[in-house]
Amino acid sequence: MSNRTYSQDELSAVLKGFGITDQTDVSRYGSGHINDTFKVETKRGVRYILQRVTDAFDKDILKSNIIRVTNHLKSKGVKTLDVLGYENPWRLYAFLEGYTSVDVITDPAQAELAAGAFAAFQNALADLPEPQLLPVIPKFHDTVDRIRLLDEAAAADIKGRKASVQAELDFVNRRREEAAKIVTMMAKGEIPERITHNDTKINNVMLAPDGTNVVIDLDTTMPGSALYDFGDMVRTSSAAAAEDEKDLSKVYSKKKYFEALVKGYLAQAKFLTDAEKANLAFSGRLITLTIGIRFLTDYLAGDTYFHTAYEGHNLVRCHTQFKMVESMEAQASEYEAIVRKYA
Ligand code: ADP
Ligand code: GN1
Ligand code: MG
Repeated sequence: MSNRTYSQDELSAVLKGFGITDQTDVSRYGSGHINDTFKVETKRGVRYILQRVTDAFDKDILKSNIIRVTNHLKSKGVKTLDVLGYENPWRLYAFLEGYTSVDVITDPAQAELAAGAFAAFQNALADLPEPQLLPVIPKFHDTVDRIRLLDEAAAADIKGRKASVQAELDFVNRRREEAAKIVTMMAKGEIPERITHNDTKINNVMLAPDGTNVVIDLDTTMPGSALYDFGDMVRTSSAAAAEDEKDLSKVYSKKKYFEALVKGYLAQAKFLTDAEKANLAFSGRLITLTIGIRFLTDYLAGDTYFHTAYEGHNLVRCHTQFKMVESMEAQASEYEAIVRKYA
């Protein structure tokens, strides 16, 4: 869905509700695909992040989760998002001054840092007091269910795009069996459920020059598998090119970056079981396939979920994801060996 437009009057009214009346500029910010994010500049020189959360989330669950998670992290001395106001569907965060996020990383050291940051995040939430966090989107990383949704969108074919994506549908069909692996293991209790971030793409961790970091975009922090968190780091942090690169010869997974992720993650994620460690390399391929399936589903359904900048944007993203899957499949035995080296 292309970004909805907002009038300055609408944004001013929202800011007024949060007690801010001296803004000098309110403009779109960042490259997130889900929420509508604005940077707010004020006469006082204090900056804020204003967000309208997507209608796809259960907003009451989301608000409660965000407040509980940030309070818990703060109580443990972990730097996190500072929630200054929250009136659904809007919220106001302090601007993380001195921190930046990138869409593609250019140094394996950043991959190692990011992986350590997400592991520390999982660690810090392991003792979140009851009750359990509720899912803002049920079955979020359930690949079997994501394939079901793809099948439904293909059958409905509301935009008449199905015939043009037969090769992509065949790509998914060839991988239906392996797609069930993690959900099946979780259902059998062979892989534990933990509180995980569930959206560990590289632009969801903000880094400072001194090596400190803040994990952001806490919307999907909920019960899940550590494997999906690790897998999504591989998807985004080992990628040689942007998620919407059109020249597929530039798109592949970089072994050095994969190794840095494994090193950074295993150094901090001491809680991992043998079954989790044994599936780390696979998880990269699986989540990348899953995200590719989600882009393809949204393309077939008329681009209603992810923000898009042009017609066909979701299909371009699907192609990069499937190319990344092929690249990881081709390097599977090397990636498995790297995990064994550090595990
Ligand atoms: P989405 O769910 O749409 O991805 P995010 O919460 O990730 O939304 O925010 C989008 C982008 O805005 C982030 O990738 C980051 O660059 C920037 N951002 C978010 N929160 C802050 C903050 N508190 N301070 C500075 N930048 C932020
Ligand atoms: C979305 O919100 P953002 O842009 O950080 C999506 C992720 C996808 C990602 C693909 C809540 O992440 O699941 O992996 O796009 N977030 C949600 O880039 O659906
Ligand atoms: Mg984000």
